[in-house]
Amino acid sequence: MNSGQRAKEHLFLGLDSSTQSLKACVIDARLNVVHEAAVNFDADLPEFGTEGGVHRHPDGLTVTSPPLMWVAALDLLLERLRQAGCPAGRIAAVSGSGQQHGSVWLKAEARAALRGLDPARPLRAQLEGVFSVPESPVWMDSSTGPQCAERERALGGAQALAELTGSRAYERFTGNQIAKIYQTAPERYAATDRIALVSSFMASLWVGDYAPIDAADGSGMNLMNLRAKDWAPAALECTAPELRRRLGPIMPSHAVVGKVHRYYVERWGFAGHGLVIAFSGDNPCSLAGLRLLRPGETAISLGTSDTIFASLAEPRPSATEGHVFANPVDPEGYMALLCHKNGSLTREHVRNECAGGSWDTFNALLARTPPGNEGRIGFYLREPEITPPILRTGTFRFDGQDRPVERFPPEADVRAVVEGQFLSMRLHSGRIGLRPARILATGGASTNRAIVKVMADVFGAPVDAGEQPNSAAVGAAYRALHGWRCAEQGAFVRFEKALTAPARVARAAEPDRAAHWLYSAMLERYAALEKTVSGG
Ligand code: ADP
Ligand code: XUL
Repeated sequence: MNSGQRAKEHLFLGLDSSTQSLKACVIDARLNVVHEAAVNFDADLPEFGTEGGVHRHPDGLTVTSPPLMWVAALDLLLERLRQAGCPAGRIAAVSGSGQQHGSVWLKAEARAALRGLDPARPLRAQLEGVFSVPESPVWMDSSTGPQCAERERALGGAQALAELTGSRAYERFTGNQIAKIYQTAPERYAATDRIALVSSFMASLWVGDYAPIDAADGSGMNLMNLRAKDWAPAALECTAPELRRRLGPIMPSHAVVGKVHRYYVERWGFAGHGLVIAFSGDNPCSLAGLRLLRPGETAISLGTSDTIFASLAEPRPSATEGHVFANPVDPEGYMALLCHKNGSLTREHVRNECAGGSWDTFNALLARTPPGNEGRIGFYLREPEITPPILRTGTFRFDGQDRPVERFPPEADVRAVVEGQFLSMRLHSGRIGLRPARILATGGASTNRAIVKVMADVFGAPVDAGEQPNSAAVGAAYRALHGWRCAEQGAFVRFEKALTAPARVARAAEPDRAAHWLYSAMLERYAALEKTVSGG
């Protein structure tokens, strides 16, 4: 067999460690998805007691997840992949996607435990004692307001911090979380040898050692110099002592970070030469999965969070909203992103209240109301919001004359939650210059055509969707293939050259001109009402 034929035999594994689940997507070199598996944290690992994959604390602001749950999920996922008939021995490279910003805190013992992973015992039993902070802060956390204010002050203000790192201080960003843990639990900080992101932690499990943070996910920390793609000394200094040592290096997202540890070879049948490519954040991986390569190409992800992101040539970070991250497939490029915390879980809440827990009923109710909801506007804040920043929770409803009202009929609530989410996204993404001519939709809720139709009408743009709603896992698999090709060539290969098969997307919704006109007219009212709700 020549090397071209051998390459055809190769498979590539992408993992997606998201808020609610751990998923696997295996592709062949022609980019066909050949195997998939998933573990749902709440349903499959109930002993960790999570709801939507997280623990919400009584203060209403702190949100954490047990990192041991992610460890336990990996063995379970590999068992399911095996049951699905996946030939692990053909997997040439593994990469992964992780929910962004969350941190995993490891004691010095962790390194020896990772290096010495014993194929005869499950991961969970071997890694139980390695966490210096047993509950990892995750992206849904909004408890670090004081640290955000302090660090912005120390670094010359919001605009200066945005220029340096790509974002002003955000509560969920890892640097602010680290400052909080250092201040409130100094003994835990002192006992920490390595602080990993969710992505680099999951990569550590694969290489059996500390794995570096990649530049794209590193951009979500308020600690990295966005242009230099290295730690910003001033940002480290105002956070906690001896932080650089605890964070380790930053690597390009296509870098090989090691070989698959013998744990996976002997226990799960992987090939000993299998490469591990740096893991990255879920939104950067989705950008790769959707192949948003040309500047301006835009996607909307409706996962646990709702995000809108686009490929970007030049960073122009804002002191008010939005983030600029390093691009995960182009070391010279960037991406813009905006994140809304009230995404799928908030839609699910309205579905449960108004539609008896059924998406079909939800869609039927949506169909009973006209675009524009007869002037009604609602704000559904199940969680403190990120974009725009609103710490209070609750539902705020307004009639067509902007008067607050207690209730809407169920069908009006259903329409108001969906319209409100997209109006907010259009308003805020427009402020950072995103005006998509076409949108790629992804994430769990992107399979819902009724929701995607409202997206098309609000933005006045056609919406396409890929074959797989899970672009983060697909993107991780593409990045595994990309990193593997770069390693094989001994030089950087452009992403689009590494991915030879064409992208498979199909039209999911066309915008309706009259509805779009109506939404455009509503936008000003929406912005004014949002100000009153946020107290701004
Ligand atoms: P994450 O990757 O953040 O864990 P996913 O992208 O897997 O999230 O999306 C999960 C969400 O998708 C669920 O919380 C659920 O509300 C939503 N979802 C799944 N199917 C539908 C549907 N038919 N309509 C609307 N939302 C849906
Ligand atoms: C992005 C963000 C979320 C998480 C979880 O900044 O906080 O989208 O990555 O998906």
